[in-house]
Amino acid sequence: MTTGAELVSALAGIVGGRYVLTAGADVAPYVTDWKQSSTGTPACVVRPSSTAEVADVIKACREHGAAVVPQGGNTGLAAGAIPDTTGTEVVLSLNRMQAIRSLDPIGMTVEVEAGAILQTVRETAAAAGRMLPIAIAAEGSATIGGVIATNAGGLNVLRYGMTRDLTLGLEVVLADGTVASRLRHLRKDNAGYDWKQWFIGSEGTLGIVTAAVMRLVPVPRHTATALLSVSDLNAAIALFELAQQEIGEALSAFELISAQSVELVERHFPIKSPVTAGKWFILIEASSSLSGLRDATEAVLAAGFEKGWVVDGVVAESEAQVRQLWALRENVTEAEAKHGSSLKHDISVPLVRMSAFLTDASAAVSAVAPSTGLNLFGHLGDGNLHYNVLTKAGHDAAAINRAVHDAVDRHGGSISAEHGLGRYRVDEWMRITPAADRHLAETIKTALDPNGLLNPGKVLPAGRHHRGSI
Ligand code: 2HG
Ligand code: ZN
Repeated sequence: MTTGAELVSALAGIVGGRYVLTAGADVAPYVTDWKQSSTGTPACVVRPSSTAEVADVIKACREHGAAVVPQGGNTGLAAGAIPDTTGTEVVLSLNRMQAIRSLDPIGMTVEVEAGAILQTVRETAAAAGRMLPIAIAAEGSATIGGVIATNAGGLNVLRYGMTRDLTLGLEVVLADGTVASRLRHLRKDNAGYDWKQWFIGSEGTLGIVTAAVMRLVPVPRHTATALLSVSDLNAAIALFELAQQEIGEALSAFELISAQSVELVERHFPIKSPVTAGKWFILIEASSSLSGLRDATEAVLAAGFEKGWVVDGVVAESEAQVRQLWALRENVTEAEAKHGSSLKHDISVPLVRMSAFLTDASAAVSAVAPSTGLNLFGHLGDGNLHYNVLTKAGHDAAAINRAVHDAVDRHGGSISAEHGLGRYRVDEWMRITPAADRHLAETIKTALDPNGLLNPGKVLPAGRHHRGSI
């Protein structure tokens, strides 16, 4: 028997033979990312049903020297959950661990297993008048473990923060198979190191998230949604300042969509903007338990017209129109995929630098790749843009990435605001990150995964940490 076959049989002994997948058609859904830019060849896919089984799987993989690639809903955009092509890595899918263990509407917490689908958790919370405020287009497939491991952002970060801000407690299987459990339903827990923070956003490179306690909020009773167009980015930023003043803490989304992005959506979907194009569109959402949002939103629109910032605008009149406005925003990613090849950049810069960054980045991209199209959209209120470049044959992807990321760096920004580094951005992160910062990351990795078996090559380059080579 080869080592691979021995490992497969050891794993079958833990989870049952039918939950260890090796046939091409069975593993296919687990080996290619959503963007279809990365495909791997694993030794097998293993699907444990409990935390104890995950711990035993990790121990078995460790004994066989096999690396483990944890996977949730496989909706990531940075190839963080895709195995390499060596045929030796084990994909560990959490998709059988879906239990919603408890929901406390008064303490406003929910305890769930890692494989629970985000949409199911949101629906369960909604039935109790509560909301898990993680709003991403992939909610129908994304899992709680995945959103925690990637510290997912989304459309409502402006109001509620990233996944990190909503995570109260975690259960994690460590690289040696130990189960560390701090599933506390507490708002305040200042007893020692807050170790859950190490795992949130670590993309499965430090431990496997198996369960979590998440913070809930009341379902807002009132919502107002508006779509506006403006002729330049400074007008959009001025409107954001105004919206913060007029709508205050009820402002739950302030999204930017370029006219080109709306055109892409209109070309590939049966959707049409009810608002005349400016250079940019802005989608504003206000939500609260208290009323008065429509008046506040209309006041923003009126002041925007008066100051000459707004070209055209509409406040949604019906639930159907709310859905129509959001469809323009939420289908941009799919429209980009239908259009053809693209390079994604998930950047953030301080809002005061956004305008200068855009001018700088577009000059830098044109210099290395003339006649590229841009698909620019994102979470303006968070200073986060998806600076996606529509590429053609012959374009130099590495040069385009460097041009965008150097501009990000010049303006004090981050090369991954919410999607993570995965495998896709490791080289670029290594290139622009100062040595002390890289060394700190290596120190954490070495402490928690000394043999480098957890998701190698993601977040950090494979193998470097145990050689201590930085
Ligand atoms: C969004 O904001 C997602 O819609 C996807 O983060 C962004 O496709 C992208 O680049
Ligand atoms: Zn986004």
